[in-house]
Amino acid sequence: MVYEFLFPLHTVFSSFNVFRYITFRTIFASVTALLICLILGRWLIRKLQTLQIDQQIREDGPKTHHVKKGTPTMGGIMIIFAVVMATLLWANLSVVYVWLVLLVMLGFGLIGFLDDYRKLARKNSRGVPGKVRLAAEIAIALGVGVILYFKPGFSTQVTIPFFKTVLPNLGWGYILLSVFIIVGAANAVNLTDGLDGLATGPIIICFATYVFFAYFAGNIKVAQYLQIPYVPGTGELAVFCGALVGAALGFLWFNSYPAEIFMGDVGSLSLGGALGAVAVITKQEILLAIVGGIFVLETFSVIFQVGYFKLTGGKRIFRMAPLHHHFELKGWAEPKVIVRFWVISILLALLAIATLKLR
Ligand code: 57M
Repeated sequence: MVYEFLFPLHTVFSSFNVFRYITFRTIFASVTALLICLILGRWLIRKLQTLQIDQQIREDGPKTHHVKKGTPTMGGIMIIFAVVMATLLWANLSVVYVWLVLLVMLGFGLIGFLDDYRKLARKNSRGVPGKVRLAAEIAIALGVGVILYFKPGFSTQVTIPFFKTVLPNLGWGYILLSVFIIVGAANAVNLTDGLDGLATGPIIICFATYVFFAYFAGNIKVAQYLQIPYVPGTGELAVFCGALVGAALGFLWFNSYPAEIFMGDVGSLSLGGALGAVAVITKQEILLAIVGGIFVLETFSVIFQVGYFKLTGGKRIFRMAPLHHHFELKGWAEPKVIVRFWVISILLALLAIATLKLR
């Protein structure tokens, strides 16, 4: 809204010309969201404790997790609120992509909220039936894929990391790829969110990386220089990603070990879904597998563990899946698992940025 109402006044107040710049609005969106979370965090923790909205801890999990019983959850509500407010304030709302990623974040957040609520109401760790949740996630992602497919000027070509001339055109198949990436990212973040700040850290790193990818894709000169797809309007997603980084940093202030609050499925699904949507719209779809490599590793650890478990009648590859539990059971202290995963996430993000030139 600042863009709509204040930028036009630059003819009267020349300093308002600064609202034209995406870089300026991205920084301000990030600071706005950060401040909202830092200001609301303590109040929300107390409110959730009063309402007894606290985490049900599974009995079959690592014994070290039993001390977490009673930790307030659904902190993702605060992240979503901060991101929506900062985006509405600082982004150019005439760009449809901004509304698309907001709707994915809100839609997946609603699914997660209902899942969290159901777990609380039933005082167990089973929430909304998996098939119902998955169907709702696919429906939202399908809507996004169809809108993008029919949007004039949006390419259905896929960007392959390291190969600038390999741009397969999937046609309507791009809709299916969009669904796979958005739903896959949401559930991968959901699985990863199993230690204090373990998902929050890579989320910050991924969205900080996509601030740059969104800005590059939306700037024709930079897109041509880097030989990446030019997608007019995606520069405004840098503002959304900046808001997400700020909100997640503010949430991490309270979610860091020992966590005073968990984000809940309302947080993990909304953030993962939004990340998938940003990756698709900025045409860095496959690169998300590198930037979000921690989420990929965690998901594959579960796929291989469950598959091997079923194939061998009960044998395990890992001591426990997802991967973070394996290292916990190996004796790594929780903070050591968390920070080492963050280090790997930063290295993967740097590699992903490097691929823009290594092509
Ligand atoms: C999402 N949720 C955490 C919190 C967070 C197929 C199978 C791998 C599914 C998987 C599963 O249930 N995943 C659900 C992970 C949970 O966190 C809540 O969920 C939200 C995110 N969705 O915001 O509200 C627990 O994680 C801990 N936590 C923290 N700090 C945080 O900041 O300590 C979360 C956030 C919380 C808290 O203890 O209660 C979770 O782990 O459930 N299942 C599993 O991951 C289970 N693994 C498993 O069953 N492995 C088997 C299978 C694969 C064959 C095996 O390896 O043999 C483990 N999870 C738990 N206990 N909690 C092990 C059993």
